[in-house]
Amino acid sequence: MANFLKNLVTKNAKLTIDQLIVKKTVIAFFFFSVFCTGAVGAWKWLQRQPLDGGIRGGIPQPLRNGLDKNEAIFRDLLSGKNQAKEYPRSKAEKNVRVNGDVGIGDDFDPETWKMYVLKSNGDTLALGLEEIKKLPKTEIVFNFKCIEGWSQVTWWGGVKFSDFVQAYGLSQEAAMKYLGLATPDEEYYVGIDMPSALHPQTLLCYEMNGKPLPMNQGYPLRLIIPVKYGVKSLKRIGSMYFDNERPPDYWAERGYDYFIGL
Ligand SMILES: Nc1nc2c(c(=O)[nH]1)N[C@H]1C(S)=C(S)[C@@H](COP(=O)(O)O)O[C@H]1N2
Ligand SMILES: [Mo]
Repeated sequence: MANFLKNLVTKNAKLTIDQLIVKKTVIAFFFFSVFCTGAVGAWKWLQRQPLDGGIRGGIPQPLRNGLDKNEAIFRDLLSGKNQAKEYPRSKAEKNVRVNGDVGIGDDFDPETWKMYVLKSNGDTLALGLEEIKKLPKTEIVFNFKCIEGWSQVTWWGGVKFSDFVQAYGLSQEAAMKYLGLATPDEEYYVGIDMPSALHPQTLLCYEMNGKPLPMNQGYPLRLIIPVKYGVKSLKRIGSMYFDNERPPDYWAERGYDYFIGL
């Protein structure tokens, strides 16, 4: 044994081939055990970390941190800074496709409709369509994309959400991270990151092809958010609120990406 240990520290040149093999194996095994101990230690450490509070307690916080960092990269890449391509009106589709009718059922009275805006001071604004129409009008023709795989160049008119925020003094609200929107019956609801909501192409929309929105496309007022897939363009806005926590989102709850940017 003493001889073997002596050989281990001896210069390679003085060793026979067999001794050299033994020496390399011992060294390899040493580093392998160090690696294994480290890996097991890291795993045990991970198990001791607090969970992030997701489904069934969630996943360890350090893993959540990694996921959040990835998500932040994509959120910044996919929203706010990008502009959706715009088209001339002549390119806009005349027969606009209708898709999705959650929360826009028949038991709805357009006469009494109001959009309720929950403010941070506890007040609620109740706004009619005429009040929205008083604000500067913006129109956009863009390629509307649905996650089901179709897209259409369509023409919409309304008020920039950012203009609305300014006109109604909602800067404190807009400083929060998210906007939540729901239909009057609260059957359909979306959460939008604030940079995307304030994006210059995002509209509170009351016109399609230069005419009032058809009932099945969200009369009297819908969201049009060109930097996101169609799921986020909620039809028939009933209420909105602002939060630093993610508002519930109909399709995110069914497995789609929360941000779902383009
Ligand atoms: N209230 C409500 N808004 C909705 C939906 C819905 O089911 N209910 N579907 C969404 C989806 S998936 C798409 S693609 C667009 C379709 O808008 P359109 O019917 O005007 O083409 O609306 C979005 N907004
Ligand atoms: Mo969609």
